[in-house]
Amino acid sequence: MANCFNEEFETLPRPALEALQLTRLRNVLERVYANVPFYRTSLDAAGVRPADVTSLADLHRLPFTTKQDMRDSYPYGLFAAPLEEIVRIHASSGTTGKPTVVGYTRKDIENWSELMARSFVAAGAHRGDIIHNAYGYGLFTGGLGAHYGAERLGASVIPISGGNTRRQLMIMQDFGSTVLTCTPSYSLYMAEEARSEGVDFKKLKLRVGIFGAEPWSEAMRGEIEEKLNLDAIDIYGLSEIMGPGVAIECIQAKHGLHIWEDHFIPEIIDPVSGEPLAEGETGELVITTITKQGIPLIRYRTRDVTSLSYEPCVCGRTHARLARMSGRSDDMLIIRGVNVFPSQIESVLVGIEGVEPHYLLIVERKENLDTLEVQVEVDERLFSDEIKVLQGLARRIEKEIKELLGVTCSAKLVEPRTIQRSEGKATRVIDKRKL
Ligand code: DLL
Repeated sequence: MANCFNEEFETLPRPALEALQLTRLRNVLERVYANVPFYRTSLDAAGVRPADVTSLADLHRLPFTTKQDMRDSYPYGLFAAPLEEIVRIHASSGTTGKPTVVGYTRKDIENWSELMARSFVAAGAHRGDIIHNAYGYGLFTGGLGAHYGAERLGASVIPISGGNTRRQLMIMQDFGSTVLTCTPSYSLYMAEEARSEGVDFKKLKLRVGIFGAEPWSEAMRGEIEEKLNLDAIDIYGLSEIMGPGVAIECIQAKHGLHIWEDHFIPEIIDPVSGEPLAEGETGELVITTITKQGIPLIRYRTRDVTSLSYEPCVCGRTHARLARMSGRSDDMLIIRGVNVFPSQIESVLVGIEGVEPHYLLIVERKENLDTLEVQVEVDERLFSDEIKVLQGLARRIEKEIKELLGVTCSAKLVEPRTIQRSEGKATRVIDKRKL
């Protein structure tokens, strides 16, 4: 039987889970219809009243909510609770314009803490663990989200936040951190600093790393597990829906991320037509929140690309699993008509000996043709090697990317540590076509 934080809810048989979802869905629809003018208008326009929803299949009749809708109602227009009941406000940065703002009632914070505590347990953490929380604290949901979950679990949390990597390493060593939470790219940066500081991860007590907030690949998992000497677990979430802990892999299977279905209803749609896709088909993830009070969202289009599986899992949890995110539908690069996710290129790079997982993709348009340059660091030993060896490596990268993705690129090998590191989400793409 699964080692769960809330066994009753995490292992609910599907008929009971679906009955609960329907009740909660109807409640949340009543709530938004009564309190949020945007939803009253959009539901009226779709010709659906909350009482018309009598089965989960009726979900498809409801209109989508988009990031643009959130922007249009900046900052508080989609809140379904009065500000007097909102105890926390977070926001996601957004590359352009205003941030997306979310508000939590006390009950929302309680639920989020429980779902993060469930996530920690699914990842193999427990009371007595020392959780080194290097997600950023602030408007970003990563730091405080993981923090409250760790406390709810009853573990000891170190609220170190991101940055000052040398101090992070010292504290990990001295405090005996057993669980690391940060972005996957930052974990690799830590490994790099550790090498130059003479810190050996094999001598640290770290057992599990819980990594998310940006896309990463299965190949990257292998690299992190080897360099940091721990089990690397994928965690997913987004501030609009809650923050970290919407879905997580279980350590037993490390195969797909359980989405907490007693709080969220997931769907996969075709990003172009908006039509629902079947189990196993890849498309855009759409989530309806069914317990949130502060800012419930109906059929929110996440733009994240994945698929859903209802296959039973060895861990005993009954909640559906999302495949590892392959990227965002709006980050997908279209290069000479070919769809390319940065994570696909990453998986090629990580598979090649001598190449470091630090890379940058530069897309340009020259004489009406798209060009892709893949800048990637090579390891120190190789960099001092003969030019012929380096050229051979560059040609190999170009060939493997061509074979896997069908796009022509030019590979540029750069010196170790020249690509900018990030303590939070890494920048992987510079698309000069949009400038
Ligand atoms: O990144 C919440 C979070 C914090 C998740 C810590 C996991 C750990 P936002 O800043 O709103 O929230 O960004 C959400 O990040 O729509 C995805 O595109 C991406 N993302 C998050 N987790 C993953 C993941 C937080 N495991 C956006 N794999 C989401 C791939 C991820 N992409």
